[in-house]
Amino acid sequence: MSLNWRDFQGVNAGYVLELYDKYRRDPRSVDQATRDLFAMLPPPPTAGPAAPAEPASAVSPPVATTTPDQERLALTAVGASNLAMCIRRYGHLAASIDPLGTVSDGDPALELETHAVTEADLRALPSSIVSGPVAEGAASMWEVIERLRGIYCSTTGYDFAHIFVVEERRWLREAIETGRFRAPQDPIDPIHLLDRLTEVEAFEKFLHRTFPGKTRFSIEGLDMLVPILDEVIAEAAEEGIRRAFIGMAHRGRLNVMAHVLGKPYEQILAEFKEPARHSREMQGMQWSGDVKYHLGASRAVRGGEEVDLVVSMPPNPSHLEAIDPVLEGMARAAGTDASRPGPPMYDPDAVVPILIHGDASFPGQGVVAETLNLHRLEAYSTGGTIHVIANNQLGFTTDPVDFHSTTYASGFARGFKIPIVHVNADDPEACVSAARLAFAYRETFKRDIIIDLIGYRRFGHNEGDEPSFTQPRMYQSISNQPTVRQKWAATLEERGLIEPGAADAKLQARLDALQSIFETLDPEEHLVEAKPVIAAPGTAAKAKTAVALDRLKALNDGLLTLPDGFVVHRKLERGRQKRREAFEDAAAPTIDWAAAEELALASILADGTPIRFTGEDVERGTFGHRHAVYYDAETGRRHSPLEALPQARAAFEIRNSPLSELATVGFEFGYSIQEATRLVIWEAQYGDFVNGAQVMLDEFVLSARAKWGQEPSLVMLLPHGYEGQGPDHASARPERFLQLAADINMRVANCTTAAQYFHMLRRQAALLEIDPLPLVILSPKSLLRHPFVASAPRDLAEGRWQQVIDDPDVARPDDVRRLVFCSGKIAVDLMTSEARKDAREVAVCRVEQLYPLPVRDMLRVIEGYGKVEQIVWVQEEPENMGAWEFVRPSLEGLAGNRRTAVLARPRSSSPAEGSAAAHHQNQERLIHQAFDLKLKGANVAVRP
Ligand SMILES: Cc1ncc(C[n+]2csc(CCOP(=O)(O)OP(=O)(O)O)c2C)c(N)n1
Repeated sequence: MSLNWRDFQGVNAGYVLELYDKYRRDPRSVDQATRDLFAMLPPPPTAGPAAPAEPASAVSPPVATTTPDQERLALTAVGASNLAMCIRRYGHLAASIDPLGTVSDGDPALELETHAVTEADLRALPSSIVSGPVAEGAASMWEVIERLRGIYCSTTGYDFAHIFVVEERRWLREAIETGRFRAPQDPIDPIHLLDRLTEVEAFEKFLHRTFPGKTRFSIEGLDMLVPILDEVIAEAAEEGIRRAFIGMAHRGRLNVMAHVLGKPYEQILAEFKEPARHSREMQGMQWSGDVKYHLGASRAVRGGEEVDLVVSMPPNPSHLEAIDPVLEGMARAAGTDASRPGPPMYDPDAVVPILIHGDASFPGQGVVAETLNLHRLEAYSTGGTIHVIANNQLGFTTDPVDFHSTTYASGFARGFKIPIVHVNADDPEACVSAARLAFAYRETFKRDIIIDLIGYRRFGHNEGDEPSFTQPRMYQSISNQPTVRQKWAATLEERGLIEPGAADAKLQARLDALQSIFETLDPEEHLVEAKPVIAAPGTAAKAKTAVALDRLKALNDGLLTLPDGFVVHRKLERGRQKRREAFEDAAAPTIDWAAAEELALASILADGTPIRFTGEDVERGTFGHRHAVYYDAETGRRHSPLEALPQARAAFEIRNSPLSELATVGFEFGYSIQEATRLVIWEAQYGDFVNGAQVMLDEFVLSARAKWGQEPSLVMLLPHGYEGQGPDHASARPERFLQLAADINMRVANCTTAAQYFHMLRRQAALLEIDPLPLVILSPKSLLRHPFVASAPRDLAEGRWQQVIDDPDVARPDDVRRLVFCSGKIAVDLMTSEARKDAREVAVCRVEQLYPLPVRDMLRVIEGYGKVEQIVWVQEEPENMGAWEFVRPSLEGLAGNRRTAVLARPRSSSPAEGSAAAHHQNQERLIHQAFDLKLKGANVAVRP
């Protein structure tokens, strides 16, 4: 026969090599069967001469002289070794992980025949063929294989063969095979667990009985989710972790709120009763509130060393999995110390994020993959998230075969090299052990791990649904399924730990307690709503944003300072030289957009406000204008002037994001609500792509205030402007923001000068604590370097943000017949156009802030032109896009009896022309018409 080292695979090969080495040094250090085996092998690939060391007579002769019995022994050894390896890798395929009793398909790799071994062979083989604790004390390979099956094909399926990092794999194997996270080695308090399951079940039973058919998205069938969370949080508190964040959707949320977040039963029951009185209006702001199973909660838990751990669950919308990146952003912010200059410091030991997913939504919602992709990125990592898939083997009415192409719902996470533990939700000990293993892995490697908690859903998708319409057989089996509490109680009775009937008595006591709470409930008193603080009117206008010239100059010098020996790329030197000279004449327009931005950020840091700035390619800037990070042209060394700014009193980070809009905007939103005193900026590559984040805008950034009382202040820079690049790369879709503008839920700016941008950024920083709102800036592309846009240093040193800028070039206001209102780039096109030169009867007024629309300032402008006859809104977007439809009612109101009109591209489903030539033609026509007084009357759209 030709036995070879190649026959040993995987981890066993390494182990057998080690054993062989031991045997070479001293053949008597291994048992006879192992000696016989090694005698048949040629020298291993990395070992020295095969000839065994002393005493030569103790080992069998080389291959050529093996007997048939020895050959058979060698083959069975290889077969046994490979079988062991296959059980470790594929054992989960034969595990009993479905509480409803589906028998796993298994896999041929787990069968003895596949490896050409019999029970007798295995009994004859020494256990030493296999490494690790399972082999210790085992009489033979048969016993080892039995032990391995007991571990890997149990009610837990360990799915981690895709982990390529050897230390992680070894750690997992050792942790699993020693059973150090399992009872009895790691004991579980059985009575406490029963009490917990009793609370969980009683809560649902009570709601079911008291509010029949009312939606609650019961946890039943996945009750062990609560003890799993208990375990993770208790371990985290013990480790001195200060914050835990839980993100989850509807399923079981009320139960988790009641039992893990400690939300009082009174409050939850008050929400079910829905008192008639709801305070819907506060200082002119509509307060919508949200349904009970979307709300959040927070509570403090006492840790091992008297350290408080605060566990929080943020509110979230129906959009499944949308909370995932938001939660990661919150965790990142909470664990980041941004109080010192330089890059901020993230401490993964300060925070633990926990995400609970649905089995249909986990593979289906792309945001999950985007979020998992963040987990090892330096600017986004949270030091490992513990994921739990609340797997009830069903979507709404959809079966798993129709919602995932992978073997398990968790399948795609294998690509991210995340270990997955599939566990039967009806085995409480296995579930607790999975939680302990997950936490320990997270703590050791600071990486994500998934617990795939496999249970079932006792009722329909909601409690009004009839699930047997669509899953009749599954629901037949569920109706006969005892609850996990009942099963655990039976186990405890069998073990003699409780008296028969004791468990039922506990359940009844909880139901009685809930009943008495319910009877004494005053829904109006117990209903607590989180509402935003509304700033006093005029707060924003008072913000001081100017920075004295000498301070600006010093900041400019600080930004230009390079580390010793740093070589800047030759082509960047010219720009730096211009920046050096920028303050020579305070009245000269030397400050372009990028300079204004850098000076604004520098001054904000000098004021002590930390900044986080992310987005695709933001370090250099999509348009090559920013250079917030320099790379030494010779060594590639990184230098960020704002990170190294001598005057800074807080941390700065600017980081290129992955190519994502949805998860990255969600992450920054989460960061912003968690640490409201930091300026958080996200920039889109082009404004168009923000529609990839529409869920985050609709559900979080723009409505979180009205629904949940949150106060985000995320800044979004969205490059916008019609420049002939085609239907994409033109529009940041301002119409979509403006359609969602209500209740003072954001500020939208479309400014036309570098100084305005400077003041706008500084104002945002100044308002973080007193009047926070998201800020949407339609930012420039070609205007970045346009002379009209450049400002003088004096413009930064004086003045403030102007919501409206009246035409500075009108000599005689009474000559003006047409007043053009416009915003952003079209304003620059109009003001710098040839057509304007002879159009003394037309004034061009820039509306720099689109929301809240500065109607008072606009009225003042109108009143300044006593003889004005027409008020025309000019925009480059098609008539059904841009700001027109938002501005129109206000403008018509302001105009009184004067005519109003719009000049825009014709209504269109696509934002812009595909050809540059068509763009130029339309743009010229638009500008020409804006100054052509013959065009009077109704709306005029430019038709090519
Ligand atoms: C993005 C999104 N699409 C559709 C829905 C509607 N919906 C609510 S629950 C649900 C089924 C979710 O199944 P799963 O993720 O397995 O969670 P389960 O409800 O079974 O716990 C669907 C489709 C939604 N809430 N969000």
